[in-house]
Amino acid sequence: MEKIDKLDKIASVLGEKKKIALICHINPDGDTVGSALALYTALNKLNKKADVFSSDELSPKLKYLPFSDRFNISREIKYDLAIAVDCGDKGRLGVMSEIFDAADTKMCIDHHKSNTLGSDYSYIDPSISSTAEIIYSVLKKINGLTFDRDIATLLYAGMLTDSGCFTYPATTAQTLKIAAELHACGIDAADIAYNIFKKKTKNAFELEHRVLSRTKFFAENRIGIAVFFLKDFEETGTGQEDTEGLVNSIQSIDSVTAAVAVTEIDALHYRVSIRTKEPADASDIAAVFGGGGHRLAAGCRVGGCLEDVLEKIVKAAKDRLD
Ligand SMILES: [Mn+2]
Repeated sequence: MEKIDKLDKIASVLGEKKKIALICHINPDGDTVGSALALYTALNKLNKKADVFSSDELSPKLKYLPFSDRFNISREIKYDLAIAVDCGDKGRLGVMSEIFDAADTKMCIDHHKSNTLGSDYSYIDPSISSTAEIIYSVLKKINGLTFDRDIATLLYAGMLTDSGCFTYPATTAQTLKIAAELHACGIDAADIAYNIFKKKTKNAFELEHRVLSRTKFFAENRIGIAVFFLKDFEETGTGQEDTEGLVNSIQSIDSVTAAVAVTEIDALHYRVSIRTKEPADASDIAAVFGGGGHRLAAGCRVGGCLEDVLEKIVKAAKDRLD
């Protein structure tokens, strides 16, 4: 009951405000972009001024999404309302935190377990598989709004991204019901799945092949770690956006309960992406290094030389698997 009241409140605040900024998290994924653009499309249909912002450029696959060319067009700083979409903390807003800070009213719509972003209104539910699924529920509360093919495509893409094509445990009967309703709006589900989830360049395939072949295993093969070096990107002509998905390949190994992808930022700094199987909690492992995320998918940054970084990660993971 309380959740429903809160959704009503979020929807009514959206109804009151006229000039609204929607801000995605850094390294934007299909959930933050799909969610922000679905809101953007809906608010435009309601004749409001909405702008979408992202600190980082969208990866090529996300440019498949309708209105993905609308990011960072406005030079405005001052908004009636700024909404942090799918973003658990201030740092994740990147340089766009300036717009969030300057807004008269701040709102946060998110599903990260470790959300520390302060705001006037928030709807945070870590039990929901994607922020897009929450946005669906918010938009359903707005009178007079009909879902068109674009809104449905954007929400579906967000849901697909964060539910791992409806395979992760947070996928519920409600998730699938919403997906069915969006499907009925005339979306091309196969095309969305291919473009957002499966499609990769041959260079990205070569990067994956090279990095996967060096995967190291620890703790009786329960922990698998692969490292992306800067030279791997240089030599294969790939970038950060091509690292997605590799950790899931390690995760699919039957003995593995914690799969880790480590990406070199420079010789002494590494970005770490962690996937776990129940009952291991990825966000607990990431929290050791000041990171966060979800129960089964989390991330952090770890400093030091690679050897030390790997040792620290293995220890942190092992302590939480036993
Ligand atoms: Mn998300």
